[in-house]
Amino acid sequence: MSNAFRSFRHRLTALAALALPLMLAACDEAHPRDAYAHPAGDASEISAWFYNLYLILDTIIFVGVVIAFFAAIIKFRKKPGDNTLPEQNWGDSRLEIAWTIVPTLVVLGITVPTLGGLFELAKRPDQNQKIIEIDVVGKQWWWELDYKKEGINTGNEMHVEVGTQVMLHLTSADVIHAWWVPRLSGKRDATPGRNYPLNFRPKEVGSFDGQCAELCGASHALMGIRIIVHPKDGPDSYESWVKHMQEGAAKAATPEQEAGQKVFMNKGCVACHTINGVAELAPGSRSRTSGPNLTHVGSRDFIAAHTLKNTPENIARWVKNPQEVKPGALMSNLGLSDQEAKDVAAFLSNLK
Ligand code: HEC
Ligand SMILES: [Cu+2]
Repeated sequence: MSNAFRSFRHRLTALAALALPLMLAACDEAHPRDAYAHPAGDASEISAWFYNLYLILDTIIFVGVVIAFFAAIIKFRKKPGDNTLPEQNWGDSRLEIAWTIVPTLVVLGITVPTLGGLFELAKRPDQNQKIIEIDVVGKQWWWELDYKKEGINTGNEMHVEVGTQVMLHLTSADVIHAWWVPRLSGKRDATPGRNYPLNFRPKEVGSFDGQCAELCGASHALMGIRIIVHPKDGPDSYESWVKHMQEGAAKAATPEQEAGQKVFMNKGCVACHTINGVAELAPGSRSRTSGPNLTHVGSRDFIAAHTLKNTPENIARWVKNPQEVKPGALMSNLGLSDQEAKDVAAFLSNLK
């Protein structure tokens, strides 16, 4: 074996060793945000269908152009010994008509079905069926979720039911945000003073993650979303989630949790947060909404809009210094001691 070949082979191996992990990293088992290969709702199925249509058409056009390009290079290249000027060409009507008409047909060919898809997505759902309606308010940097009919106010983690129509009404309390959970539907802006609808029907049970998709300030990148799609029946059904959420908060059960409740009541947390049955509201108002409703905060998977896993340690870290976790976070640093943070975390974690 020659040295040159050996070093070539080594380089190839090194390249493969470098590239393989990168390529495998793309093969994420759970593909949590891959809308095109794994749509999980009717709206995302429509987007995926168009994505695949364009991909096929574009591939055909790309391959055709590349073949024509190389054919022209090879056919018309300068022959050895031939020093005459090539034939000078000042336009060819047939060619020009052809390259105007063909792209026009291609564009029309994708415009017509695309318009059909847009109308399909904008259709108001049939009102004679079960509809889960949720008011979604984007806030720097979390989502308030209000189920008016059910009387549930919560944040960041949306619960819905498989096979049931969902209608969101999106708005914002401050700047423009955008709701985007790719596997269930496309993006929709949440704009102050506007109310934009977004409809989808989930087809798969599971957890689907998303993200605010409109630059909205310092912690824009830490403004996540999770949608939990429940089955229709069984202990984990959507209806049992609704019943559970309609109950007040769990009672503090240990001395630590009781101490934590005192911290919560006395340190100013109640200025921004509601806990049904613990930190109640003036009659008529539904929730103090400058911070997420914490009545069932212990049952969330994450806190601070998908930023930290929901553990007592992380709640303690968050309440001690929210800005350390999320730059610019609009929750005050109330100067809790380590012990107070630990107690309040024990109290909040118990609010399942
Ligand atoms: C000035 C209003 C304000 C005060 C006072 C306040 N918070 Fe908050 N809190 C917020 C806001 C706003 C958020 C959402 C921040 C984000 O995710 O960007 C939040 C989020 C939280 C969260 C995470 C909830 C979730 O589901 O993501 C917890 C837990 C929390 N606060 C506990 C407390 C405790 C305990 C206190 C008192 C020591 C307190 N807060 C005081 C405004 C406040
Ligand atoms: Cu945002």
